[in-house]
Amino acid sequence: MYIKSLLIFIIGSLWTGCAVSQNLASLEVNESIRLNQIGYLPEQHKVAIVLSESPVTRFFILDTTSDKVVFEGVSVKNQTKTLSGKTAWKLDFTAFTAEGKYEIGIPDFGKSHPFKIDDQVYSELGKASLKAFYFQRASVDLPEEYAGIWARKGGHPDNLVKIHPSAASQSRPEGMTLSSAKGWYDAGDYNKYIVNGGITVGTLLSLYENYPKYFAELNLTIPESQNSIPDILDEVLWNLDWMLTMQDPADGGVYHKLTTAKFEGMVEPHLAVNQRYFVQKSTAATLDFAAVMAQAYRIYKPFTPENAEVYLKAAKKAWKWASENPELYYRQNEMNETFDPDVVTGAYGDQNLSDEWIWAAAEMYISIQDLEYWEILKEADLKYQLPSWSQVKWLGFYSLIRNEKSIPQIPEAWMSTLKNNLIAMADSYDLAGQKQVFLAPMGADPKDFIWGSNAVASNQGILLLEAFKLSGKAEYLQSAKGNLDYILGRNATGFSYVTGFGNKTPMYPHHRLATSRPDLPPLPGFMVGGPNPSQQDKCDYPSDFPDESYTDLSCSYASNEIAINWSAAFAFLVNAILANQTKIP
Ligand code: G3I
Ligand code: 9MR
Repeated sequence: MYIKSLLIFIIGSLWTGCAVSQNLASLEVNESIRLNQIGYLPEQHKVAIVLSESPVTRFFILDTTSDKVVFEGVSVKNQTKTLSGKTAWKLDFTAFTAEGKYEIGIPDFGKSHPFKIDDQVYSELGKASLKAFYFQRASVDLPEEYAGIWARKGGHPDNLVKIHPSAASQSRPEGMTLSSAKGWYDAGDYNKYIVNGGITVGTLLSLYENYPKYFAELNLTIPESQNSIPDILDEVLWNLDWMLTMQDPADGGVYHKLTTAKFEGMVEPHLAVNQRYFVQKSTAATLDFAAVMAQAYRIYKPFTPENAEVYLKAAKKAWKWASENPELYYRQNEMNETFDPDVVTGAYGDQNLSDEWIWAAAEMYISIQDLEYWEILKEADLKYQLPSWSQVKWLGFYSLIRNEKSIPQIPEAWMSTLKNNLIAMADSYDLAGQKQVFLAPMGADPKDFIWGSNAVASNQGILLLEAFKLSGKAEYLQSAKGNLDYILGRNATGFSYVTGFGNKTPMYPHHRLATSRPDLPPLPGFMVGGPNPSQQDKCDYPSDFPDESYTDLSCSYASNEIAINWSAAFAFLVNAILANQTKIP
């Protein structure tokens, strides 16, 4: 009797299994199934979110190679709705760990984009997120050997850059021309800005400083790959070399930016030939420069000790200039009232420099441990603030925590407060992520959706990864991964926001290097800015809700541009996850 029922059960299940897989294989992709379109590491949490007003009950995982059902689960209704009021269902398949290529199928509803479960699932993405910087290089040809189908002529030799009247000094009068080659293009535009270059280099050097072993092996296939310096540091050198040329050797002050007067048209770099200028020295640029050079000093010292001394000297000189000129803010409109030509490119006009002082002081202190810098740090407000180009305090604090062992003279109580503030913030993001509709810290607060919101998600991820490094608490790594899932498709628009990675990805980013070559797919590995309800570009958006305010149009610089600071934060997130690849409870 028992054997008979067992047989009936087995035959029954096989039959249903077969019918189900046939049924599922013929389903169409339903964009309402939101998941990480690249996929999942075998041992990590694997969750998809389905937006549906009618109940979603059973779901299946289909192996796309064999067309067989390999997992079956039951979905759970989320307590939280999206910002536009959509009901969400959680599909958890964490228990399924076999490597392969799959789709999620929901009977009578549809199937998901294909995704992988694989130990190496983010390897290509990790490399591409850094290779993106190579594609942004100014002043050099990119040959096919390194750039593939995106090979291109170099642009902007920047060997005849003029001193703008705002930048004129005795030894460098208005109109004088100087060379200021190399560097990365800031974003979709071709200009080079010290403030944004600063946070970008700082983020990448911190990524390296956290995981040197991982980077010792990572090959980015760039012209310098064969030398003895890790590729990530070679790539950063391209911008450091340029940054050095932005310092006036006469006094140590650093020009705020190197730009044309107006943004160039959407043309290839070698055709963007309008006059470029060194524009006004500023305290913000000079402090960010000091921070970066001080950090570069200790990081490059083992590889190129002579260059390292150059960085240190530059950092000290910059610090001295900033101390003598503590309030030279960059105010573009005021500047344009006094000087011609008017400059209307990116302002990066931060008007509060307390955080820049702290970042520079922290990096200087770690590198040379002079008490002058501690004087600034000991007065600092230690409250947590998420980094962005205008808020760099915690770049310095992360560095202090990371280098704690080499600075034992810092009072223990001070250091504990710093660490506790980091952990308290990580706890609060972790908790918020568990309640948030897409199960990621990102978006738990609608104010997360600003210009460059995907960098907010990435920087939240960095905070969680720093907290994980400090505490070893695996939940933080898990939460950081939640934001990676968000960026790669488990979100309110269903876009994987990284060009070339995923099935629904930006095809028309605001990126002159890409738009000027419409015959080619967009340059890969770039994370676009993401949802931004302010919609400053006045393009056509499909929705006004904060989490859905994204449009894949090249006019949309406020939601669909790329930028090096965002790329750096994203590269940190994905490569740190790779470097930490470990089991999660
Ligand atoms: O901080 C406020 C926030 O409190 C408020 O809730 C929110 C509402 O919109 O606005 C926030 O400020 C915004 C800020 O970005 C956030 O970082 C400003 O409105 C917004 O105008 C500002 O945009 C900046 C944009 O340039 C315009 O200046 C972006 O941060 C900055 O990333 C972007 O950078 C540009 C460069 O200028 C030129 N190159 C391209 C690059 C990327 O788009
Ligand atoms: O292309 C520019 C982009 O890099 C900036 O982020 C953005 C905001 O400063 O400005 C873009 O340039 C636009 C300009 O501001 C207004 N006219 C159209 C320009 C190109 O679309």
